[in-house]
Parts: sequence; C-alpha cells; structure tokens
Amino acid sequence: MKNFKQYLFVTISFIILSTSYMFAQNPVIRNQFTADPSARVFDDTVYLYPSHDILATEGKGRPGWFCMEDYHVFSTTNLTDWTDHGVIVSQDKVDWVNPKSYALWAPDCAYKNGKYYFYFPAPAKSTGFRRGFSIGVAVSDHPYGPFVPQAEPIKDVHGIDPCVLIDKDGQAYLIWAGGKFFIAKLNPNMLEIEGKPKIIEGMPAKGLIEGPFMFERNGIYYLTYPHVQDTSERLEYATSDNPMGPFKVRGVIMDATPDCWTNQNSVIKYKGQWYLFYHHNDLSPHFDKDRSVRIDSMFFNEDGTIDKVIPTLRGVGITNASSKIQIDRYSLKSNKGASIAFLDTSNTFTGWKTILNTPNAWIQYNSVNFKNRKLKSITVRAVSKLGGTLQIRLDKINSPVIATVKIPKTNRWNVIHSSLSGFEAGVHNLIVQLKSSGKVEIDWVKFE
Ligand code: FUB
Repeated sequence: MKNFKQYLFVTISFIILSTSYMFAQNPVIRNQFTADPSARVFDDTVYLYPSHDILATEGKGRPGWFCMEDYHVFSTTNLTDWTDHGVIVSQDKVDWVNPKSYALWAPDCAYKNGKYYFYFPAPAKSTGFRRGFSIGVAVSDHPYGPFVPQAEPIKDVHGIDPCVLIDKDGQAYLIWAGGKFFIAKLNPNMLEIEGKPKIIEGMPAKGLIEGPFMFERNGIYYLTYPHVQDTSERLEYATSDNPMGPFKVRGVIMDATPDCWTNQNSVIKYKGQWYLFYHHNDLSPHFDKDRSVRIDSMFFNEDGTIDKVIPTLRGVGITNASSKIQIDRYSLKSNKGASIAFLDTSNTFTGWKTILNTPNAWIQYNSVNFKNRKLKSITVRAVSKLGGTLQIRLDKINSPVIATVKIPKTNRWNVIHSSLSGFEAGVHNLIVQLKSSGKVEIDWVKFE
C-alpha cells in the first residue's frame, strides 16, 4: 500500500510538474532553448525530441560552447499547442555517459514492436570528451517516457546525431554522422547493429559534419542534412532508391543564415501536409549555441523534388481568434514603420512585441480561426506614450474595418477592449494598422 501511495504521488507530481503549454508559431517552444529537432508521429500525435541547450556556467560545461545535460519531449495534435512532458533522459542517469561532458547532442526516437527507442549521442566515460561520441539507447513503453537507458552505448557505433529509419518491410536502419554519414541495419532488438557500419556514398566531400535525417516517400529515400557550402550550415537533400545508398545530391531545402551557424532538421507528414522541423537562434540573438525549434510547411513537386522552404516567424497551424495572438510572429508587414523587438531584452523567454510608429504602418498575421460568430469584441495589450488608434481588418489592407481600438496615452502596458462587427465566420488573415501618428507597441491581440 505504501508503495502504491508513493507511486501515485510520484505519478501525479510528474503530471502536474511536467505538463505546461507552449506558445504557437516560430519558435514553437518558448520555455527553454531547443535544437536539433527530431519530430515523429506516433498514434496521430506529433512528438518532438530536441536537444536542450543551456548556458554553460562555472563547472558546468564549456563557456562559449554547446552545453546540454538532458532531453525533454514535447507533443501536440495541432502543431500549435505543445505540451512539455518534462525530462526523459539526463546525463547523470546514464551509466556510460561522461558526467562532465554536458554534450547530449541531437537525438531521435523510433517505435518498434510496442516499445519506443530513444537514441542519443554523448561522450562516454571510457573514451573521454575529446575522443569522440558514442550513441546510446533508452527504452520506454510510451513516447513520452519514462525511458530506461541501456547500461552501455551501441557497440561499434561512434559518432553523433543518430536518426532511425523504419523501412516499409519493418527493417530498422541507424544513420549517424562523424565527418561522413554512416548507416547500419539495426537488429530486431533495436539495441545492436547488424554487421559493420557503411559509409553513405554520393554525399558532398567537404562540409558534412552532422545531422542526417532519412525518410521514405513514394519509394524514394530522402536524406536531408546540414551542409557547410560557404560559412555556415544550409539544409540540403539527396535521394536514393535504397536506404544504404548510393545517394545523389538533389538540392537545397533551406538557405544558410549568418545569425546561426548550425541548422538541423527532420521531416514529417501530418494530417496530409509535409513539415520541416529546423532550428534558429530566435531567443538568443547574440549567442548561436542557444537555439530554438521552428516548423514550416514543406512541398514536393510531382517529380519528387522538394521546393526550397523559406523560414517564417508565423510557422504553421491555425490560430484560434480567442487565443492571445502574437502578431509579432507576422506573415507580412509594411515596409515602413513596423518592427519587432523583445518585450524584455534581459529575459527573452517573455517573447516579442510589435512596434508601429508611422501612420498607416501595418502588420499581418495569417490563418486566424474566426469560426465563432459570437465574437463581439477585441482585446489588445498595448502601450503608447502619446496614445494612438489601431484599425483591425481581415484579409486585405483595403478591406472594411471590423474594429477600431483607441490606445490611451500612458507609459504602462494596458489591456484595451473594443467592439467588433461585420466579419464573416471562417479562417482569415488578421491585419492591424496604425491610423494615428505616435508610436504604439502591441504585445498580443485576442477576440472574445
Ligand atoms: O546540438 C549540438 C550539435 O550541433 C548537434 O548534434 C548538431 O547537429 C548541431 O546542431
């Protein structure tokens, strides 16, 4: 009985402590830094297994470098509201991991025969940080854990950034990086490889460092990966008719950016749409080792080629009109007088604000669900030293005004309500325009 009570207490505390909701839009997780996203669909739910960047401090990691001591898992059924299920693996709970390494790099998770297998790279105690990484496995009955780590890493596998492909015939493959990309069949127990690793042929000779991801579509095997063509990583893809290769490089999925040296990726199809998960340093603009996961839609052409994905702040998913709409994650904005800034530069996790400071400046946030015809008012959280007037429109900048919001003259953030009328129920693009002179800063907008 005592054990049962203890079990109940631990389980309830786990649920209360670990279930918190994230914001929608890019970046998708805003309560911590997340990188190297491996997204997987299990039972119609999307699970996100990212790395977890933290800031190195004295005695904890190497200042100025990546620092990662554990992994969280997140889930969603609408790509908009994310639940953080808490820590699933941490370096101090894995026997073979060097406890001083703080280098739990890019992971992946796979489902096979009723179990979930979480693969993660880390420097082993036996080899030391400088001698390279091993790859370990933790096993669970559920995609959100608890995961039990194996006592030893996978034999004969040395490198980083594991990815698992389960082929149509059920055969599982482990793919990983180590200067080149490697592949090996996994044994049915998912804990050992069959034979020796094979180098994946056909890939660029230089600039291939990390992050391979493999999936199959219409009989074509796609290998997507970061590649340093010039000075930082861009995302490319290669294809083959066999997971073991050889592969042929086909093109660029996402251009490199100067702000964040790394990029990493995974690809899923969810509810009929393909999505690219990648990362950027949105919440840490001055230090690109603290990254954040983003999602954008990805499109295939009829011949199987992939269109380049243009990174957006808006991200994916439909936003409910009655939720706090973060219009700073905009789809479009006027060339003049509209900008974005952090609400609090000393704590970027508080998010961003929109600044409109020129008459007629506007910002547009796409795909808002106004299906509830009973919506009667708009609420805006805003501040304006001189006061100002906002006009709200749907879909087009010259469409009828559905609400006018007067922002009072004050130095304090205010929540202002105004009436709403004349809109058609449906999914619309929301436009917020400044109709006065003076500066208005907006945190969020919502409809009731
Ligand atoms: O997150 C640490 C390393 O940086 C990953 O393993 C790489 O893919 C790169 O994002």
